[in-house]
Amino acid sequence: MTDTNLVNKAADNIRILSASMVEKAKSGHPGGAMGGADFINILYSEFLVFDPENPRWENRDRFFLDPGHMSPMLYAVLSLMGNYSMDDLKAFRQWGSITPGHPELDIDRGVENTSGPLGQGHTMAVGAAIAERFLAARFGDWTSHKIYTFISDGGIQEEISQGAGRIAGSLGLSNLIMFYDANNVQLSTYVDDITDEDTAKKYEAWGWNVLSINGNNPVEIREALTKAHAETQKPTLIIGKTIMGKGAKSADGNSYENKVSTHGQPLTAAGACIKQTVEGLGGNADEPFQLFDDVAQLYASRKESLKKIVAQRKLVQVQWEKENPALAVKFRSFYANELPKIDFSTIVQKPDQATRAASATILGHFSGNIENMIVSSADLSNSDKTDGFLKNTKPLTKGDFSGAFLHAGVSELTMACIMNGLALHGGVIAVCGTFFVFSDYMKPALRMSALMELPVKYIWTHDAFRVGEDGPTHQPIEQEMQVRLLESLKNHSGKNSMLVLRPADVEETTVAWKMALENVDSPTGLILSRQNIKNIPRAGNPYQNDDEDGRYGHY
Ligand SMILES: Cc1ncc(C[n+]2csc(CCOP(=O)(O)OP(=O)(O)O)c2C)c(N)n1
Ligand SMILES: [Mg+2]
Repeated sequence: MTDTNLVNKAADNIRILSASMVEKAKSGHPGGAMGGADFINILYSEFLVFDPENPRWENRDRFFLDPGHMSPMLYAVLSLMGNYSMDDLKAFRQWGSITPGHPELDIDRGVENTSGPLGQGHTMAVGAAIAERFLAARFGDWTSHKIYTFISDGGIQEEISQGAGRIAGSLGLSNLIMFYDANNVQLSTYVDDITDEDTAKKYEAWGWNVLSINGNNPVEIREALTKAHAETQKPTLIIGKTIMGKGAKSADGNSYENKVSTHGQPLTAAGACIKQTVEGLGGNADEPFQLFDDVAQLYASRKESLKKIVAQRKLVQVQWEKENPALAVKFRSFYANELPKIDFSTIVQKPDQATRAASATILGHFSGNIENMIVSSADLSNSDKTDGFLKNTKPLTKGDFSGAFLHAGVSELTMACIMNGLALHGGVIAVCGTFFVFSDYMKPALRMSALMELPVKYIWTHDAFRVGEDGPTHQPIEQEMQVRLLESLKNHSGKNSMLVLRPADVEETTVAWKMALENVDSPTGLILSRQNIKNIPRAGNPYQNDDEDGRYGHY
């Protein structure tokens, strides 16, 4: 076990770098990053398992940040790992830099998710934890790994945490370990000014294993993570009481900790003194962008141990592949996004039906044929017709991940975020459904699917005012304009941010589903009808004609 002085020095190094990045950029959030440094340091230097030689190794542990504003903490710890240079840190928040204000998905540098909209990051972690269990159920324990996530007061307060907490608890995701940075400070106020909730009891009620510790104490952090590893039935929440702006000092050398003002501006702007702070933490105020030699050594030796740990795990994999050649091919094809050969021309659609019914026919065909597809519905499976997928599979339940259907309950935003997490984890194809009018509830996650270029498939049924007697609350009016606008906006790769298809009859629905599956670099929305629609008159093989139409972008 590493000597506590050195561990604290490493955390101080992260604090110095975080404060200095914000100071240099003249914008950002130093306080939270400084308080969370102790946890992130123990996690990365002692627990997180990844391959220093291959950041995309399938069985790596994942770390999902929720409060994206604490990005300096993440970039700083990743710089200790050698993934960012001091120049990268100095370019924090600058145009074109690889260290944007809020982290953007960059697996090769160790950033597993885009974060910033509070609440979404930890919900993506729930999705990744489901993917991990789903794949372990198919390929075995040798693929097992942990999903860590870091949440703050903002994420705890966001309503989405209710969905994420409920689902993780009811599925018994013991592979999920969440650290809650409870620093009692948020953007405009102290936390206890606005809530009296007992967060521990709330998560216990959802079926979590809850541990409360001093989140700035490395020994307690280590113990809590060890206990979380031993938990086999429940997700673990480690509530770490931390100090906002830990180590911040004023010009007279007194503490400038625990201040709301250090949440979102450089320490100097908040009234603290960066020179006193950096020096108090053992750094050089004239050149704070440095790694302490012994800290760099600590991280270098962790990388060496990781190489050995990973080599061991890969030996197990090689042995497994020898014993299970067919499964080994499947494992690789899942992660390579390879689609099984599906002959869409053999799918027979009953004419003049609702396009949601046509979608059910196709999902029935996928069920059992696309073995890594996970379909979810927010308690509308028999209306949005995702239940077609249940033909050859069953729901995921606590202790049994051999099924492939996720009943998400009534929680559209949570479900969409979980889909993003499934896609980020890799190895699975994520599909979810609800009424089109409730796409509004999913919009923040849809936007993140688009930003991260994730191939999540959204099924939106009851597409028109023709939902009739349900009345205006259920009639999608402006929803299509919103998703069409998102579709037209270009993503980071210069392509449309999403693909939106609204097939005009059952045959077009088959083609739309084919296009959705083939679209692996952006989300797809399928807008489907509740009411029956007469088939469009066409000559010859309807599927082939429509396939061509679809290709030429006629939808
Ligand atoms: C969905 C969402 N709403 C609002 C914000 C703006 N915002 C950024 S941080 C924050 C509160 C931060 O409090 P906490 O999560 O405790 O972070 P800390 O102040 O401890 O760094 C808010 C409201 C956001 N990023 N996302
Ligand atoms: Mg806080």
